[in-house]
Amino acid sequence: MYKLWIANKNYSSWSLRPWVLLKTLGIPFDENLCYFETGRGKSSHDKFKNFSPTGLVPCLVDGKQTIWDSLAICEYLYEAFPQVWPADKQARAWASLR
Ligand SMILES: N[C@@H](CCC(=O)N[C@@H](CS)C(=O)NCC(=O)O)C(=O)O
Repeated sequence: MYKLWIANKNYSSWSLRPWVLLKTLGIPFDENLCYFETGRGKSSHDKFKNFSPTGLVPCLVDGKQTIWDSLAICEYLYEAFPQVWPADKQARAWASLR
């Protein structure tokens, strides 16, 4: 089962990129929500470093494989689920834009 690490859905649009994809395609995954630190001068980097090599979310774990960066996660999922990207090249270009 994939494990997806994300942060607050109302702030982290990067987190939502793979989250929406997995939900839309009905791909089963364990959602791991790790809230941003709050407070002046607080960083979430150290907290996120516990599961993400870059200290950023989203981060997908598939067994021993960890993939960080939302677009890299989409590309990784594409290997198992070709419906991730549209076949038409213009639609594909549009789908990868953020
Ligand atoms: N290009 C990266 C950007 C990831 C990113 O910047 N994530 C933010 C949240 S949306 C983050 O983890 N920030 C950590 C922090 O604010 O300490 C991606 O597409 O995944």
